[in-house]
Amino acid sequence: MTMSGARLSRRAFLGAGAALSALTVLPSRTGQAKAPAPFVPTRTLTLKAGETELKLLGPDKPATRILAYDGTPFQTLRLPRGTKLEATFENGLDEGSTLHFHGIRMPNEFDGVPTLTQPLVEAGGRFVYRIPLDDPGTFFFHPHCDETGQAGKGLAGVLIVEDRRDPKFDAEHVLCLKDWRLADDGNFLPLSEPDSASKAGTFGGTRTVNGAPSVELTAPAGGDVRLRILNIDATRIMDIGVSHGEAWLIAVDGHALKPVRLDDLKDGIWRMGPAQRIDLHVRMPADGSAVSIGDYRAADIYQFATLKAEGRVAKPRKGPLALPAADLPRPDVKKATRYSFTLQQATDAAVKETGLPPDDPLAKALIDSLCVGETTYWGIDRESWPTGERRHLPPPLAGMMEGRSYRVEIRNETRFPHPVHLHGHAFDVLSSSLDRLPRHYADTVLVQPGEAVEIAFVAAPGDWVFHCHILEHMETGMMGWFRVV
Ligand SMILES: [Cu+2]
Repeated sequence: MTMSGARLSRRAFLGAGAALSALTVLPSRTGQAKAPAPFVPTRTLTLKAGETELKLLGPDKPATRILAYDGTPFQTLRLPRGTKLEATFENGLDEGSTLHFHGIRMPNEFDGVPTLTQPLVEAGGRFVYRIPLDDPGTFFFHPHCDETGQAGKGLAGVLIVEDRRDPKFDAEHVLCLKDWRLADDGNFLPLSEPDSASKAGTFGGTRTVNGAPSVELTAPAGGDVRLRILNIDATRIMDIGVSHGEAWLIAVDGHALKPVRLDDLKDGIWRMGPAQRIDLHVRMPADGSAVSIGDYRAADIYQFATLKAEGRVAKPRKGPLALPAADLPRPDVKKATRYSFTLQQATDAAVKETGLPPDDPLAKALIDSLCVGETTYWGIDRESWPTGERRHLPPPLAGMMEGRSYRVEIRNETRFPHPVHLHGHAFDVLSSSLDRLPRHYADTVLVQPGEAVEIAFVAAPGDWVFHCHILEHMETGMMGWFRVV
């Protein structure tokens, strides 16, 4: 429901022939804006998607053919803040794909959403992304097509944007958490089961950190460790906690916040849905002792990392080490235009047909280029992203104005939690109806059943999707978009 603001009418937006217009990339309406400065890359690289092998079941068990960029599982790029990145994506898969740099504020044309911002990159094809890295922090990149299949098989990389102003830690580690759905022979089990897709999602039974069951790391006693923890799973929500050590939450989704002692948070954990990241600062205990980091959500606590204290630092520091804040546009919360969107199970009203019969080659091409699933289980405000029989893009959830502040309430009417992601923006998480959260910026926010979360942001120009990051939920309808002109 729109509380205020100019929502485009469905009829005005779609007009005649909407089914066919969705076959081509929508024209950008931002062309009239002032000409941007020319993009001169300071770093160029290639990211090729393809298969590689990883022993996920154990050293003596069969390997799994996973997907990765450049043959490196969870390849990590470390680039300085201010880099102008020119990344050429090469599609070595046998199906279409794109590259999406999650959480990065960037020109809309490089956002990687097929149909909406660019054509699908077919098998063997390539696409050049030109992306300014203005915000420091922990980000990642992944495909935005058949995500359940491609990201489910491991296709993701880590993007760390370093800042000269970052405090000096004694050690730093990147921890990528992902579950896998594997049979005993190392092959993948079906990555999505319909009954699960319509509920909490299809969970993997093999839990890993950086592709291993757990990691053991060392750091000097009394030293300061920065952990960059990424939930790159397709489905699982995790409660990250630390035992036997002092720890502070220092960034969420890459964005610095005023350090919060983990023990001062509800249940001493930070809840993290798929696509969410945190940076933790751990102060190491005495020599010989160890800190463990785990997911405390499951009945069986999953201890995925141990930090053992070895040696000692010369001069232990006091208090947490705060990270530098990104130079983000700050929304004017008082003057912001308000919207409210409701996450729903799909209703009949959300399933709309177009004129094309399902076996029409054009209809097939559209479904392929939109990268959608076969069934609709979910929706936002009684609209669902196209699936199965629906052959056209829905109208935008909202029409917004570049540079204006918006305050968006996200209500969850379903029985399952949803991590909701807005492309191309960092938003201020203002409030939750259920929890007292520290004020922070994020690009993805978890909304529990019955909860209403309020976010605020300054709209950036372009067509930006707004979707659940439980990949099956997104692919079975829980995605919409905002048009910012
Ligand atoms: Cu969801």
